[in-house]
Amino acid sequence: MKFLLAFSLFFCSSAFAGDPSVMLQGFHWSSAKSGGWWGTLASAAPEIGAAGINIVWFPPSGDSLSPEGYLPKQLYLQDSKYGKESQLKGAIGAMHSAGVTVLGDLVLNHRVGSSDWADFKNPDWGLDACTSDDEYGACAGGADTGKSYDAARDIDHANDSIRESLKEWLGWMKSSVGYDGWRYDYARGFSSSYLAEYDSGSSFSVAEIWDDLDVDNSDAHRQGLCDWMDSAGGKIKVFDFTTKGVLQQAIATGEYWRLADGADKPSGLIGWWPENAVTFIDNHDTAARQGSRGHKSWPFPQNQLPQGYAYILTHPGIPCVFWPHFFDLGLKEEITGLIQVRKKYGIHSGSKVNIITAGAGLYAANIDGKVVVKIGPENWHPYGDWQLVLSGNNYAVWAK
Ligand SMILES: [Ca+2]
Ligand SMILES: [Ca+2]
Repeated sequence: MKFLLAFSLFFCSSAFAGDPSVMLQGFHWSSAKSGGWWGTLASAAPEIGAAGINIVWFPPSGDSLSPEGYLPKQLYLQDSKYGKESQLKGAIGAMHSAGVTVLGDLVLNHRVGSSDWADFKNPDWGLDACTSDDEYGACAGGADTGKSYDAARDIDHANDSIRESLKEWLGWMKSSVGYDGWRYDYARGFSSSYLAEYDSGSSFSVAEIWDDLDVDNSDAHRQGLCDWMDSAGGKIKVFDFTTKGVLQQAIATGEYWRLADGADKPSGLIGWWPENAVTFIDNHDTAARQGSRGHKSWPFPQNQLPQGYAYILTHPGIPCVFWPHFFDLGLKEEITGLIQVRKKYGIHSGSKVNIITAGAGLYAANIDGKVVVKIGPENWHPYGDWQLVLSGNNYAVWAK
């Protein structure tokens, strides 16, 4: 039933023009150690806009127990290891001047106390703000409505006054700090109904729903993403972890047949609900520690990054480029070339994919009848009056 609902929304939303946005993850796991990341972002803004990127996701910008920002302490203190609040505002302003909107990274599942486990300051909350089943035994709220997080106090979102406090803070983050939309961290941590309430009024939001993936059963995984989006009301997008996992498995093993499902659609979330899928090949958590400056290591094959971008930048969804891939690994020109092709031929979040072949060592697809892309080591080219517009290691793109 849930799938039918997702499917009907897919057809509903396809009545509207697709979103041509291209996103950038504007940080990596080591950015907090740079000693002035907001300045780096401000300086890079014109180049980001000129590359055709129109949305940037900033790291969590508030006071935090951990340098990366994912253990929030004082919510209204927007000074962090990334820089001072004035520098944060400067970076957001520079992005706006370059025609780029900015997503704040919101850690709403959990929070830490200012000097002990749960003395929440600025805004001040009592012990009823954290869940009764938190690892800190003194929390006096109700039961957690989602997954728990061991390194900080799980917030009781069922508490009306805490929700009001959070909504007031979100309004301040928009009106005073200047954020345009949100990336929701660890969205499995509490009920999607509360997240939908917080999201009201946001023009662009994407949630992190990171479930374990069995690459031999990608349908179950993307069904989980569809079910979560349905439960949140269908407006909040999610990162397409299904596509990330299946694509990197195909490239690592040569099993490109994995990229077509039983209905000859893409096997990731983009095969079912592309308008709500934010595609990516690595992020601050998944990327290799060395080279791509990641944290947890579920890395995309490091010598095949352009091939991965050739796929996500020619396919539907909202593609999200990872900062180190663009700025630190010498791939800027190649990725920009692919973004320019996406823009020139009008590929958008809801573009239609016609898979031509998906087998050992080769995947090829026609997008909207305008672009043909091939990835994989096998030689291949389309017949007819297609002109080669871009090619690189194990990929090629043609257009009419
Ligand atoms: Ca906890
Ligand atoms: Ca929780």
